Amino acid sequence: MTTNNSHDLFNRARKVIPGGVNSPVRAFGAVGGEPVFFESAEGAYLVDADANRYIDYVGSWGPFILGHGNHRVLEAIHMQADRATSFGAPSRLEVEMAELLTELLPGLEMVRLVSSGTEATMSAVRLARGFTGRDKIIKFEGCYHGHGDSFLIKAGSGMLTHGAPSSPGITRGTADDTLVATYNDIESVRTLLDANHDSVAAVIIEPIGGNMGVVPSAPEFLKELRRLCTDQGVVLIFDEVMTGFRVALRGAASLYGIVPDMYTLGKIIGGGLPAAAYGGRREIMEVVSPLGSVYQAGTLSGNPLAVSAGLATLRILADDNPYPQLEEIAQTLVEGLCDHARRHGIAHTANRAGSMFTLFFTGAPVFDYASATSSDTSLFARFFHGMLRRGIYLPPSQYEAWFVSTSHSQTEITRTLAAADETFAEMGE
Ligand code: KE4
Repeated sequence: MTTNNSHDLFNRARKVIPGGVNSPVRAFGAVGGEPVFFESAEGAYLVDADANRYIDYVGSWGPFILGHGNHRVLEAIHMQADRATSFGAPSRLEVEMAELLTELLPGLEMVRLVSSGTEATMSAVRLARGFTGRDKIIKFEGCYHGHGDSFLIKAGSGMLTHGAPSSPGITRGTADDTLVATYNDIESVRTLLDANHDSVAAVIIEPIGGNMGVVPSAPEFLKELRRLCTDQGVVLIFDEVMTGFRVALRGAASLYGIVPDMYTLGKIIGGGLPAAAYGGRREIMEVVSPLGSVYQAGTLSGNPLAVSAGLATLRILADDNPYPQLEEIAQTLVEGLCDHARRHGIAHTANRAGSMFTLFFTGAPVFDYASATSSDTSLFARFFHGMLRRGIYLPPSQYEAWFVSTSHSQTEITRTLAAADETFAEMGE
């Protein structure tokens, strides 16, 4: 007997939760159809409400670099849960997490723990404004920094015009303080800095974009961005919520050999539970309340249960160094996908950074938002559903990253490539 629990749960959910989901991308809006509701997960696998099993390439959008239910992480969670789940007061775990983060990331001298990536980026921008006394920020088209008002801004009509809200509910004043540059285009940054001299507090960037699909920044671009920010007293914020501890133990910053003034972190540092952080140079962080005057707070900031999961995850990454293995398995998968797409005459481009990558359905190189959006999203939707039917769970949008974990072995890669071969054949018909 086939059950239809996901469908029934979705119908119930839609009555009491907007769109039936607690985060928009989960609703399958970009690929069509109804979202799958999940019940359990283990290693590289998810099990849905109808007992269907899938190989998981979402990994809860990044946290599960060690796969679902890593036994050492679970043990840390269980031990902490038996002791206490929250105090609303300082605890040893928060000190140990802050010490580990500042030890691992170049230039991270002080750090504040929060509960989501959005909180981290919102706080980092407020701090940069408080530290510099300036109001404006520069972000990049195609980069996502959470749903804070200052970030839900799209490029204005002309390069020099202010950003425009990309969501109702964002005030004109907020939009006026966010300038939007073009990723990998240093002249677009220079133009904005020249036109807003001495009023730009910060530049915030994903050093390796993950939210327009995976788009790495060009080394010379990032190096020049660093120089421009240094010369003009602009706080350079690396949003490593996704790339932190994903692309390398010491983040994308270590791959480029560039030290930002601030980092924002999340996902992996919570090990699947809600923990995130922002931090950077001591002189900047000392402006944060209660030491300084820039206010930021949180009931569950540094939550012991979430921090225990994050600490266990980071310690495994630091001790076991799984990055070469992750690199190899991800490279094998990407090469196999491209071989199959090529054989079936499907136009594609793949961008990969460590164990995160995106297969774009476009024949053009993808190096910024405009080239990423040249992808054929309806073709991606057909690919997504063909793979889903074959037990492979991909991010439900062309503009997201696939994530490989240490639980993905050659077995999962072989199965995924077989499913892709069949799906591409179907698409080519
Ligand atoms: P959260 O508030 O969702 O924890 O983090 C926001 C955020 C900040 N910075 C970067 C670079 C991010 O990738 C994110 C969140 N990433 C998305 C995935 N593209 C989360 C998935 C979702 O929105 O449901």
